[in-house]
Amino acid sequence: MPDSGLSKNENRPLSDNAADAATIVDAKVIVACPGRNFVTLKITTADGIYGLGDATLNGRELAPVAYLENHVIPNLIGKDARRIEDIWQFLYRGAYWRRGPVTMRAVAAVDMALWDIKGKMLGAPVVDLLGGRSRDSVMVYGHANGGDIEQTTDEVARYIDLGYKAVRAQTGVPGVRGAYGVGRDKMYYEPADAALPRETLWATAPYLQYAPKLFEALRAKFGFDVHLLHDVHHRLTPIEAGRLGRALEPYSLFWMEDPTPAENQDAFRLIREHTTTPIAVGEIFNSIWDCKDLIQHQLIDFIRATVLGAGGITHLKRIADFASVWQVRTGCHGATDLSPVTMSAALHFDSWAPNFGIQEYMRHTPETDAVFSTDYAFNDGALVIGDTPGLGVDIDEKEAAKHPYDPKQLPIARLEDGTMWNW
Ligand code: KDG
Ligand code: MG
Repeated sequence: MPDSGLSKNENRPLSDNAADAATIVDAKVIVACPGRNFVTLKITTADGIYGLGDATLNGRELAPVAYLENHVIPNLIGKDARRIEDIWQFLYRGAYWRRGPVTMRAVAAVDMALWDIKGKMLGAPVVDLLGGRSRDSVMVYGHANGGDIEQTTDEVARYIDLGYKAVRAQTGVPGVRGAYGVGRDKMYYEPADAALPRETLWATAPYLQYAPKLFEALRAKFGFDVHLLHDVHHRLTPIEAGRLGRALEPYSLFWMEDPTPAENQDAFRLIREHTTTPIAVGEIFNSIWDCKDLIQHQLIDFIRATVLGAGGITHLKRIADFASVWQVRTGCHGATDLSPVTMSAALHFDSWAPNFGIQEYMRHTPETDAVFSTDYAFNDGALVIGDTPGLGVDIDEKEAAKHPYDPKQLPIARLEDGTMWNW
């Protein structure tokens, strides 16, 4: 072959140069507590492009940190950051031990960071890599909560005044100390609030009497134009959930969330037999295997799996596509323990997903916003992402360093006789 006259390096195929540039040369975990704990993964390539991922596991943050630092990062160094799917499969199949909240958060963090890098490499927002926007903005719901029906009604009014088209309503229940969802701070509800778990009380009977009265009062005051949602937070048995769903039917809820624990997917058949109130499940799911039966047997209406919980954008896209066959829509978890990195990734995903339903949105505190800069904005009850390449999120590491890890756990719930219950 005649000598081209190019130096050895210049003569190499373009893809080899690109592969060199895309080689992962560094990955590190940043743990910070700007108002609450967040675990952030930062992956850097040879040409200096970096991407961010979120691995926060509320109340158990150091488990994904150890998994990432000891078992994932050593495997990433030297890999081609462009091979998102292969790295996903490597981390999922290659570990032999599959699924679970710790493993899948680590996989999710890597996946988010790689999509972020790819977007930056190509100069495109991640939504464009997914197939482009299916909508200009994504409807979100906020959290209204109060100690009783009157206080919750005032809170719903406040959210409507802020422009929200959808509001989750939770109320304290007489005789139930610490009923789920009643926070101390109105705008920044944060349940992980003590180094050792705070004990709350649970009593199903008064809750089942009281909860429908909340929605009766809300519909009487606000009519039916606003979407109302409610989170049962895994507290009921299937037949109790069926009864609640039926009692709520006149108030036309957008959804009733987590009516019963979902380890047993078959349990939802019983609920379905008794009510047409739409059901949303999945904030604690880690993979398609946790929701496959619920979806294909049409036992739920909204899948709440997230980018953070369910293995990143790569796997959530797979879940959403599967769900679309059964007309199940998405409703991604978006509590404050999902960092601005996850929220950014979720909004790119939501803006694309053809079967998008709604996005949960709990605002982060000003301390959190000082650590993470984002490219999304709230307007008229919806969030809009901009066109910044990648996920459009960044971390100020100096600011993060001012907020060291502060151990905080989620509360637990007990029945009146002391029996442990589902929080
Ligand atoms: O970390 C736990 C919270 O994310 C969870 O309790 C919030 O149920 C929740 C919700 O629907 O946002
Ligand atoms: Mg929930």
